[in-house]
Amino acid sequence: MAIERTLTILKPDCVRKNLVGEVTRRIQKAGFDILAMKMTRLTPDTAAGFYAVHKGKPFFDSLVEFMSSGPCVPMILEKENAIEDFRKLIGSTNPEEADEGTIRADFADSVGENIVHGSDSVENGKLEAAYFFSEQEVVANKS
Ligand code: ABT
Ligand code: MG
Repeated sequence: MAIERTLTILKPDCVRKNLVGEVTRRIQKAGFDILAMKMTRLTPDTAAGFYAVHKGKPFFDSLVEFMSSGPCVPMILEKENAIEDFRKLIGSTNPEEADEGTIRADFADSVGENIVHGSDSVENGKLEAAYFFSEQEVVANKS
């Protein structure tokens, strides 16, 4: 299996619930290396840009409002098979359908507020990482 990178965002609900430490602990325990990390707040425009693929869908406006409602914590993670393994760790988009023990099953309230984002492909992961981090911020943090 190949070493991959994925972009995660600990979403505003994760920050509000004081779960940044717990979720980060689970991510690291699962073997992901953190290559970049920051706390930032999306504006409605930057949130809409990040989720541009969902533009026009009925949940788009509330998604943008939620993602810009408070600070979030994006991270670039690296691990063998990172894309698939990270989505297994977080569980299904709808927390009611998420497997027991996954981050969303344990902490998420709803489909719309589901604690954490994970890239759905290597290609999208690269685009999403570039949305939040400069190349310099990633390279500088390599151990
Ligand atoms: P993300 O990791 O945030 O992209 O979620 P995931 O890939 O699991 O799910 P998708 B389908 O990409 O959903 C993107 C965001 O839109 C929200 N959403 C989705 C709704 O609110 N209602 C819906 O019916 C659907 C399908 C969930 C996701 N995020 N947030 N925040
Ligand atoms: Mg998605």
